[in-house]
Amino acid sequence: MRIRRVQLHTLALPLVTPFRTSFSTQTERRVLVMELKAAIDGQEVTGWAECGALTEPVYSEEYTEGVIDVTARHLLPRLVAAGAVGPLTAETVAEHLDKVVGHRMAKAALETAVLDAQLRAAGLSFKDYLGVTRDRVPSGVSVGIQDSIPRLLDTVAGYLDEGYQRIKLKIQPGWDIEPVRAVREAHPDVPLQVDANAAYTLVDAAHLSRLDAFDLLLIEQPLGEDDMRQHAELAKRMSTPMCLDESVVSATAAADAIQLGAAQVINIKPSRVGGYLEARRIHDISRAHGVAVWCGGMLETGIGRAANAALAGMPGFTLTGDISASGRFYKEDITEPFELVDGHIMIPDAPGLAAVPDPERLAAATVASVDLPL
Ligand code: SMG
Ligand code: MG
Repeated sequence: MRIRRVQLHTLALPLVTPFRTSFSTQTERRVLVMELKAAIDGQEVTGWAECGALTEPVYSEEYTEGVIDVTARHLLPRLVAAGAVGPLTAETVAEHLDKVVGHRMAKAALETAVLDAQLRAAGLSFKDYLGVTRDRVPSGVSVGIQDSIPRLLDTVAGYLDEGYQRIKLKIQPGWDIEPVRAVREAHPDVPLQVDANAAYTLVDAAHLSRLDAFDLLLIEQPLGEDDMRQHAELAKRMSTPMCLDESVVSATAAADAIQLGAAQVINIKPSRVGGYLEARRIHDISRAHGVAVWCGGMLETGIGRAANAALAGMPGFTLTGDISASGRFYKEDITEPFELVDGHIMIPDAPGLAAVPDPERLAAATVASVDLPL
């Protein structure tokens, strides 16, 4: 593959309702979309990818402006140089970018765009590339922190009416035991889990263990990204299964988490770990250890949602993921919207990562575009 042109579009998509977590309240998703033009065996193809980074470095250290900078200055030049001397394929991208420390969301976007172009040129769907045999995945929804418990109960009831199969509640100090109790009492049998986005410390162990009373599927990332040992300690003090999100930045981190007893469950987000290929490795390692995984989300547009749905079709994804319908976040997606069908999301089977933005909707949502120097 020869890379011909790379553009990074910044999109501003208003959210249907504000999404509040322990670290921010989002009212719109500013998301980077990469458009990569390449020549593969004489064919001109376009690869699409979106970047998981938020505008502020509050979920991880990456943020959209930083992604543009590192991609332009450090990542793309390495890839172009590598492509000039040897074959460039999606499977070699991570190694070409290996000398750059961190910046996994930026690396993920580049690898994903290359993979999309490569699969399109080959006429192969991502589903078939991964060897996925399922044609749909169950759909869960992540519910942000609300202003009041009655409002939370209304919101949850609305999602259950739509057919969502699992509810995840965002928690933080001051919004934890009582909201979870209220939802559990209103819905005794609903699969329920919580996500703290690193809002607690190990000092809160006794408080957090009060959540054990609510028959939760898991507690996601209660402690800081670097607190692997402390998560292992907390896991011993709670009966609710410990799940890591932010801390699992690579297959190595996943292996450490499993070995240390810091994770009984892993949330796999391709963007967080440097791309879909590393995400697949984490799936494989976890499955080999009997550790269940599920697919997380970063408020993806249809571009990322399509690829996540295919990944979540792999056999180790035994827990329902945060792959909701496009309408959970967006009135109008930039691709054909993903709809809930009987509580499921269909896995696309068109060539590539399988969702191309509609040119008009893309243009309408774009607030800035940069052409990266090659
Ligand atoms: O895409 O459905 C989605 C969002 C799921 O809660 C979600 N993501 O920590 O898991 C997480 C958060 C990270 C994004 S918060 C802005
Ligand atoms: Mg999370």
